[in-house]
Amino acid sequence: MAKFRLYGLCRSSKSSMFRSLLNISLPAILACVATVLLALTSLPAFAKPPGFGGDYGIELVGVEDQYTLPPDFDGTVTIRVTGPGMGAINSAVLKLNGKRVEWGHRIRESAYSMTGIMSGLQPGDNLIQLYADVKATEPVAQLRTSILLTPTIDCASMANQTFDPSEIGLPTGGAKITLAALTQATTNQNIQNTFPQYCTLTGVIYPVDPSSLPINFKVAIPTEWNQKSWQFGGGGTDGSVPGLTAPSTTAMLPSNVYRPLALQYATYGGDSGHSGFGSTWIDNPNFPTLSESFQNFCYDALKKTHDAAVAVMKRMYGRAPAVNYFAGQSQGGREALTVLWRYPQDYDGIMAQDFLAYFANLNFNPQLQGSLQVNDPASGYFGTWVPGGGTLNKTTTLRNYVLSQCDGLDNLPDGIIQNYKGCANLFDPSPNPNVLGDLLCAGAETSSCLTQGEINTLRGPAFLGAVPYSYPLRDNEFSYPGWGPLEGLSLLTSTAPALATGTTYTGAGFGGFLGIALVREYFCYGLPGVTNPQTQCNVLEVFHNLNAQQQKIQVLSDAVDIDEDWSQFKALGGKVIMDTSAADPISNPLAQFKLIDRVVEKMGQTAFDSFARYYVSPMTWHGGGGYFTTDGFSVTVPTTADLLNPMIAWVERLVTPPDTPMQMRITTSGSGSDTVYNIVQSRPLCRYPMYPRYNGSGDANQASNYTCTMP
Ligand SMILES: [Ca+2]
Repeated sequence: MAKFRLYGLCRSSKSSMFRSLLNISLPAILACVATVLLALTSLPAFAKPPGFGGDYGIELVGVEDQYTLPPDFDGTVTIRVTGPGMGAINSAVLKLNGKRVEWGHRIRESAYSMTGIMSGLQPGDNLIQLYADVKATEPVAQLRTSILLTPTIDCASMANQTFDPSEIGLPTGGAKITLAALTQATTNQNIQNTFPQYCTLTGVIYPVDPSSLPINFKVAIPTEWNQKSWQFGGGGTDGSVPGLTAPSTTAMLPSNVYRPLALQYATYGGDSGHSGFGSTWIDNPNFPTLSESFQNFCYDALKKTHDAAVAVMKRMYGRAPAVNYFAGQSQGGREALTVLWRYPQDYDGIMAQDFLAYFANLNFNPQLQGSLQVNDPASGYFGTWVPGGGTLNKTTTLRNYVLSQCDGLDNLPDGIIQNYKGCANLFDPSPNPNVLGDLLCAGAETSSCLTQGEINTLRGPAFLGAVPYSYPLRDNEFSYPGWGPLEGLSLLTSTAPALATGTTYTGAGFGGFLGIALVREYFCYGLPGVTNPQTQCNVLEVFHNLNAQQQKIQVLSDAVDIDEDWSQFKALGGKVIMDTSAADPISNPLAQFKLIDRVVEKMGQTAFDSFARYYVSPMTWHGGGGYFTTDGFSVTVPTTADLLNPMIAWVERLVTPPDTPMQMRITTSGSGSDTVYNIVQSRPLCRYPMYPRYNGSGDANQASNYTCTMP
């Protein structure tokens, strides 16, 4: 099992590693080296190779992989300690699993580096820490390495194992494994499809309330397990167990990086307590108490699934995971940042992409947009529809106008808006009340201009303008942010919204294809005369008066919105890495910006930076692809950066993530283990609110010709 890791930044592994490395294209290798060099310019120096001098570091010598050791490893290693000088190294204290250990047979390698022998590594996870001296309370360097564990109960024998409710930290009816299946190690596969032999355990967590639904979950455990684990979030409104070979955070996980399961981590996830997109599980005659199933979807299922998966690992290997991560995108991103504050003690590292911030309002944003465009004066509706179809379709005009205003803000007129924040600021109607005024029709309305009514609609709430509330939502928030112009002005419908009881209105955006079920069931249930929310409720009427929905909106906001106080997770030593697709018409990037702004306001930038990294990917759609619109417009941009290995390095080695990881567009040629990865386009992935500004010369497809710049 040859493994190769370069200070956690270009890590590759598995038996085919060296073969794969040789087959990676020269640009890929150069890019990898460039990533390391970029990172080294901003990293604390314990990420530097030994001999650089100046800072502390520890690593194992003569092993194939710093992070994993074979099951039969005898527990004695040669360790290299680096530091500011020999005096400092001699004063330093080494601890193994919390206890001071000696390291003998020392050999001085340079003025800044010494090796020695350390014994006592235990089967499973080992925490090796270096302290500057006996009085120090915080380690100056750290390494987690695992002597891989083998199961005490084999895979097949895990079937029909049951788990008592006492093994799960929230009330349930206990859990049971229904299926246990062994998957053999893959052969001749490319990196993202390379996995060791592993056991998949399919299970169910029973509800307390017999009228509620069970939580279905799965756990995948490599037969040789590193005693660490990843929980994966779902997508949409959940309803299915996520795939366990990789998290859906694709913008943070390039195709040329090994997946957690390949790195010997256990992975697990659940369906959140309902199956499919059906929505009757939301109904609850006892409102405002949420049904057990609905509360599972909001947050409880995340904890129950975590605890059940831990119980499974303990049963099978005699050990709980020593390190636990959560990764999710979209709904899974909301879930990732939900466990961060609701269950901070359960997680060491969290990755969230396109997280659905202020999710309560996001759910019904399309219906609110629809309601505000209805023109039915007799019923008290005085809105103006902005056509997204037909001969007056404004989609192309609006997008071209946004490009004309924002493309050049990044110093490169190329049809790509890198300066997402600068562009959003230009189109914010709060400081710019005349926004879109350029497009006012001089004569008869055409698809190339806007009427004053259409301009008013687009400047208003649920499009460019914030949605005001007369009552507080979670965290005492009184508004939901407007949308950025590129994604917000694309949220047009092809037919005019109209009132019609007994129909449904999907609109555009998140609620258009997913949230409608939740909106219909949750807001229509219990309305006078409504016995079947799916056929008898017009959601445009429901959202015509937000004040009338105060109780339901407040309960929903309290249940699903991500809290802005992240101090507990920070205090417990957790680390979080986030990424937003900046032109995403599903998740509302500006809502994500607001959440991070609020979190930073509460704790201060320095405190935030000590445990959180937030990157933004310009001109990208939901999930990380290039931005596109329904009229055929699309862009090709680099959309994936390796943030998985920086996450692991931060949690397990205390290596601060790079300020500018390289974002790539990768094409492949060849197949199987002969796959060649070509980086054909790259950018620095910048930390919010910075964006990659073109330097003014050089290949626009190369990251080196951009500089992360404030908007
Ligand atoms: Ca540009």
